[in-house]
Amino acid sequence: MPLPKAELHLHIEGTLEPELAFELAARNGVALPYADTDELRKAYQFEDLQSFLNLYYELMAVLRTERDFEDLANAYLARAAAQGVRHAEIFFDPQAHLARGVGMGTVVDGLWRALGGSEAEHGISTRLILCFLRDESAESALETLEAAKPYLDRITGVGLDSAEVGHPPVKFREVYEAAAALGLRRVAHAGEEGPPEYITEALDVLGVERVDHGLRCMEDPALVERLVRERIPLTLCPLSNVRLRTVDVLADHPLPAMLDAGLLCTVNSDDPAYFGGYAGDNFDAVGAALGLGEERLRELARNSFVASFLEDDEERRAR
Ligand code: ES4
Ligand code: ZN
Repeated sequence: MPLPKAELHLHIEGTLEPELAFELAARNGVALPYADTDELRKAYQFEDLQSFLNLYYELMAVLRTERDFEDLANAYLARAAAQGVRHAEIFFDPQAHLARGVGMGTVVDGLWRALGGSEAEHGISTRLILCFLRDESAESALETLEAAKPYLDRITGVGLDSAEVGHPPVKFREVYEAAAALGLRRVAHAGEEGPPEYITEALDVLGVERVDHGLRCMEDPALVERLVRERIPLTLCPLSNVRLRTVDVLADHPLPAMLDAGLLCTVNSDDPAYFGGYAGDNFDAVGAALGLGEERLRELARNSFVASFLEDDEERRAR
């Protein structure tokens, strides 16, 4: 039996497996510039974050209808359940869909057709986190939050993703203030490719409660001390870091040093269809490559519930 765990860093569009991409392309009459799933898989060789994002946005063209988003989410939930995931806080990127003429309602209603039945169907409780694309303008983020207002009963929080370097958190000060005023929880990707200063800025300017990745905090001992003191969770994604070449090989991943430093680390899958594994695969891989024993893996699983947005009673039931 896999360890019960919560997944806190998962882009639903990054769960689009090649087989489903071709199925949806055929259903929607969308042409993909790849002959078949083998040829598509050969494109999964990334140099950095941007080279991955190019493919990630290209493949999204197949997602058009509510049913597509429902099928995408159901496929993820089934795979996650098989790997011990009991709770999932799921990112989505509405701007990438709005740009293609797919409305906020199609995305949220479609995802909700799967998430609404997830506890009964898959034994997984869920939350939705709307992410702003940081390589788009601050105005576009504000418009996106406005477009989400009719759906806030189903959206728990906001996040910040896409190309990090050159797009510091401060660019999104206003939209995070507006999100906080609406009662939304706040997270942001920071310190994946960007410098440790972006982590500090995400905390101080955006008021985030949790940092996605946060890997590069290790370059700044004072920042590590602060993250430990304030119990700020980090949602690490080890297989993602290797595929996007943030870390050379998994055996060099700083996770053990981060745990030793007292950081509240969690292990997550990011974009599992692209990076070679779901949540359980990430746990297995770090266990093997970093020599983490049962006790450390249990600590990571426990951290995932502590760092989640579940209330205490829900958390106890999910574990
Ligand atoms: C992402 Cl790995 C990663 N980093 C930043 N933004 C993203 N969107 C989807 N995956
Ligand atoms: Zn991510």
